Amino acid sequence: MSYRFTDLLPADHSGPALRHDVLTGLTAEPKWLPPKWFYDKTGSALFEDITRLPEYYPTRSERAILEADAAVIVRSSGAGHLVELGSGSSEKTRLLLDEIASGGYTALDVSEDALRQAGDGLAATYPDLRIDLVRADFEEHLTEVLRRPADGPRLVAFLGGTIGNLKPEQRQVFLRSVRDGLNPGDSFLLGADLVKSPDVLVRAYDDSAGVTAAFNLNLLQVLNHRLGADFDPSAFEHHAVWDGDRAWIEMRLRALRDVIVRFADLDLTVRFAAGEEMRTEISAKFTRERLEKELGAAGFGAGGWWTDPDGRFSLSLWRP
Ligand code: AVJ
Repeated sequence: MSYRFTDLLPADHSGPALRHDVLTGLTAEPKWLPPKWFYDKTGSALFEDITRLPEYYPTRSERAILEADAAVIVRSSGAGHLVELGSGSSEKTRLLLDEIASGGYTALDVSEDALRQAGDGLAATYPDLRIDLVRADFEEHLTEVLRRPADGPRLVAFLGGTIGNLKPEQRQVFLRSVRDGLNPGDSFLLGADLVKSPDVLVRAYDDSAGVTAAFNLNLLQVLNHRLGADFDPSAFEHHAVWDGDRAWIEMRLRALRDVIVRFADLDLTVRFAAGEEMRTEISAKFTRERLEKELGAAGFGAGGWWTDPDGRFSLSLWRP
């Protein structure tokens, strides 16, 4: 084995967190759940399918930027060590690692399988890279992860547009803690999706093949399997809405009839009226000005801005 693996999450980590989120979100008005629970085995596979849909441009657009500009980005950061928050398959990461091949790489993710699979692949391609895999939650363990030793100045990358899943207040807390964890000479690379025509945005979250609908509805199966709930997914439909005032896409599940759900493991009963909607995800979209304002408020200065040729997605570099 040519990587180091550290587990910062207790074995039962997600159990209490999921219970807490269900007890909070499904008793709220309107009902909501945080998007992190989408990603069981089926959900992760459906997300991979989403990234290949013609309507879902963010993954392709971000890859196009990395293919064109990764070398310039890494060189201008001066980094010898890449830290990736939410690394997943580390597939796009390779484009950055090509420039850091004999330095260090720290990958942080909640999935041990994803980390080890990516670690094996990377170790084969980059024999001189020091690989440090950390199973952790980027909202909980950031400070701890950023205290780990590094091979030279670090580039901390948060790719994929996942920043958009955080609400503005959570975003500010997150960006602040990234900023506070960096040393002089380090930098932060952010992948953020950009505001564009509502048609294009809604289609990206409500595709014609119904894959995003299946991804959204799979959340009900996650609740059935993990909390002994008895959702009938056919009683709900997928809905994606663009909120222009808040500049975010909302994914919702709408009850098609009155529904009563029993959560055996929680001693909880939840009622949906016909037509009632539950919010399952926000995916915020940005402008360059908005990012400069928010990153500036967190203590960052601008270090570079790149988009794909169609101007759909952005990568931006920030210095503490
Ligand atoms: C993985 C959070 C970036 O918000 O676009 C894709 C998740 N949800 N289709 C996004 C997602 C519906 C995705 N992120």
